[in-house]
Amino acid sequence: MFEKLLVANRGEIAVRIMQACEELGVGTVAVYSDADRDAGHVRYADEAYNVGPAAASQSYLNQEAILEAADRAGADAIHPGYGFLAENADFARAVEQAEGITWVGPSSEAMQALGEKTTARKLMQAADVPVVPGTTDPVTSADEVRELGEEYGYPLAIKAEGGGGGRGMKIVRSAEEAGDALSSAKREGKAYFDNESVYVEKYLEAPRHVEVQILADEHGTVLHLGERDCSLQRRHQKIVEEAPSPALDDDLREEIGEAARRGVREAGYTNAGTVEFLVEDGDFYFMEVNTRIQVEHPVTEEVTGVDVVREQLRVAAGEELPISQEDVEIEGHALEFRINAENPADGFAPTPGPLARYDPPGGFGVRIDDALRQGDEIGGDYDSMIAKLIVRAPTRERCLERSARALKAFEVAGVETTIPFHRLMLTDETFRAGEHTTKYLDEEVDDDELREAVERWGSPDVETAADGTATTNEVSVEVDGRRYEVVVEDGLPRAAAGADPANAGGTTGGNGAASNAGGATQVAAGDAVTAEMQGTVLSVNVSPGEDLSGGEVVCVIEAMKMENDVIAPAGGTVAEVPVAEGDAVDMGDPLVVLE
Ligand code: MV4
Repeated sequence: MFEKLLVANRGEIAVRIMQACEELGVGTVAVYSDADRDAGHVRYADEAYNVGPAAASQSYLNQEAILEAADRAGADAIHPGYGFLAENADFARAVEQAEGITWVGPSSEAMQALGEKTTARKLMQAADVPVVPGTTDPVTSADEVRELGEEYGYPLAIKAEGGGGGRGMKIVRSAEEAGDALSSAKREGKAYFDNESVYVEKYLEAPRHVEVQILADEHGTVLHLGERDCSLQRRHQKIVEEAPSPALDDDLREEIGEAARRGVREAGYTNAGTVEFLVEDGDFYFMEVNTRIQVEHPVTEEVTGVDVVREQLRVAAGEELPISQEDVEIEGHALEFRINAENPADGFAPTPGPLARYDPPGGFGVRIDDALRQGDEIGGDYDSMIAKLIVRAPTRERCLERSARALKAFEVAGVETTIPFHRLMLTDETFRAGEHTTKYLDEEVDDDELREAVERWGSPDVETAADGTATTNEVSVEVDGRRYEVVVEDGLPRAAAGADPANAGGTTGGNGAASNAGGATQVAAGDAVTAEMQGTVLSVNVSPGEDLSGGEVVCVIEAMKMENDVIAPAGGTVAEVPVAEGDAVDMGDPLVVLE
């Protein structure tokens, strides 16, 4: 096994990888940008190195700086996580070629072959994996596109060879659109991937997105760990994922898993990977291979019990997978909810800012993968993920119930989040029935529903205290021994919610504070309790000679139209009561003298 691993990433996935390292006895090295000096992944690591300015292009994507950090730290392995450099075959090659450093991932060769979509389609066809009807060679003229339209019927999809994740894809609905769609797909391919080659597929109108988790070692074992369903997406951004897919029956599950195994075996693939399929009307079609650990890997871990990141590390170190395909069993159901700092009522626009409150749920079947803590800032430099909430239960139905419980308890303030969206989905009949397709969120869930959800379940208004934590205008009160939560409208003292006690009652300037229903009193530890502000004595509750144990209401003062209990700060005997009911008092006047 490795001695020291550098994680070329940030956030929850960097922490997730370091957790696996820790369990394997591997030392951890973080890299960070100027914006992440005190980030969670940096706090977690054994050591950490600055790799550049906030902009990802100058830090987390800076190959040289990362390799230099690995060198300085004496790291013998690099794990890229997801995003950033994870699918960059050139970086993988640079790591492979660096003396004494192992790349935790598939070979750069396999990454390159599968990154090129026409090559990937050919590999899959050779392995007898169904692909969407279409071409495996680049298409160059609009005439060719129209011929394919005749052959397969419309709509068609023109896709960039270097594409993926929805970029560089154009839909052609009729022969007339062929020319424009072709040139714009080429343009996007050139701009995004520096590759203007495109190919054509029949376009499926409303497929499900189903992907199979693969693990392969260097000794010939290729496992599939079942599938995940990621059909609930917004503009190609996954937002809820689950395992197993509610769209497959056991026969199809077996078929798709075996197809994925054949495909990656054909590609000479090792380490962890995901084979993505489109599923429509009981048929499945290969779409692409993701040559990295994915955000949604935990749902697979929860239903198989296999630690995918641990196995990535073991495989990269040349070890054998500890199980065979027969040992892989899918048990129960898992859902993952991406908790992002985004406002569902505003087109899921990012909502950067400080996390004034962060209190994630726990309990049976609830897992949180995160790297932030309360008071941390969600910056605008990287993605907006705060945490992943992963919920497991014996059945999908029970998983939905448990998820509702967990999401309700998930407290975030300071930024709007996707929590209200998730709570809405748990009430959505189509989602609950597991019948949603990749079109569902963009086309069927309307903005009014989203706005209502945010109004109902969105982040509370907060003021941020100097320590970065929140104060709100919610207070709890006890009436007749029963606890109530009330909202104090603006204009009333917020102090009772915990910031700075408003000293409206009486005090001798001592320590200790107690509040009452009026929201403001102050007690003291001196021998005279004095009025904190100008007011009128409403009642006097003690008389000279009385023994107090502390905490008793000694008098009530009306100030600013509120009744304020003045409380005995400590035990003692009442020596003197210089005021009487109805007296006007000024700030600083003695009310009760104790001995
Ligand atoms: C498709 C398709 C329908 N037919 N290809 C979108 C992301 C990219 N990786 C491929 N994508 C699609 N390719 C054919 N031939 C529909 C999509 C698609 C989609 C796929 C998975 C998840 C969400 C999606 C949302 C819109 C379109």
